[in-house]
Amino acid sequence: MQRKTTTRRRRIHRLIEDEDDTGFAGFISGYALSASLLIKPEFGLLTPPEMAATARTVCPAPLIPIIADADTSGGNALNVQRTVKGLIAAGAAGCFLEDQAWPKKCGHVRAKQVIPVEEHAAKIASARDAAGDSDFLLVARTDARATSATTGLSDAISRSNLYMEGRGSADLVMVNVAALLCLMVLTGLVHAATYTVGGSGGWTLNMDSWPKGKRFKAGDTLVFTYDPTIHNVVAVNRGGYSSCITPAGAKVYKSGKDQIKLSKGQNFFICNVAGHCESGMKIAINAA
Ligand SMILES: [Cu+2]
Repeated sequence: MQRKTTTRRRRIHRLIEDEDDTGFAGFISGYALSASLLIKPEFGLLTPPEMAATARTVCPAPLIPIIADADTSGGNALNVQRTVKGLIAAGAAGCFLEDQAWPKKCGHVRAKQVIPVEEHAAKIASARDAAGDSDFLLVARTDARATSATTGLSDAISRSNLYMEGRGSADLVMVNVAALLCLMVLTGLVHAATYTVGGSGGWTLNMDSWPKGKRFKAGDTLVFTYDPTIHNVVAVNRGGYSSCITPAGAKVYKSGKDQIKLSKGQNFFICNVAGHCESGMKIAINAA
């Protein structure tokens, strides 16, 4: 019974996250469609309306959610809006949106290039805006891995993090790795956002005002990045936050890159290395 009321986005997340939940999500591949519809390799010849038309014939029939390949969306942040709205109207459950430069190439073709990370983040935000209140699943894809043998992977990871950050963000990120059929999926909960505490400076002293002006929801993820030889993260209660005294049994994180999901209500975190909490290395967050 619960399944019936579950949104398509939630179902897809569940398929990925929950080993016990078996099922399928379908995918309309741009590569396959370009080959079958146009009898051409995937060099960006396939247009968003052609993908939407295919989605319209495929999506209403099955009981499984279908994700369409929106490629680069056929242009800039403005084109994204039309592409996403077209796919939603066609009945697609979600789409991939990749950060390749135009003209795009198939994922396992050489000499791919990517657009600036901020430009693609803006396209994702634009897609999120176009999706509105629908349960359309947004998957950001990065092809940065193949752009450099030395810095490609780190670039792909930092791009992935940015594409997942904030409220106008993707639900999932796929890192495309050349010559491998790969789906490295970094998941976030449906509607949930990911925040790097302290932004690019990371988790450090004088953090207490960082949550100010931000609106958090239960299920949002906080990423604490810091040097684990100097700091840690301790989940405490209100008393521990105010007094900077760690309550017995408090959970201590010390990986240097801790991802912590917010629970509903008040969440308090401190660094309990001597003097750090007292120097503002603490945050109090109310998750709606
Ligand atoms: Cu510290």
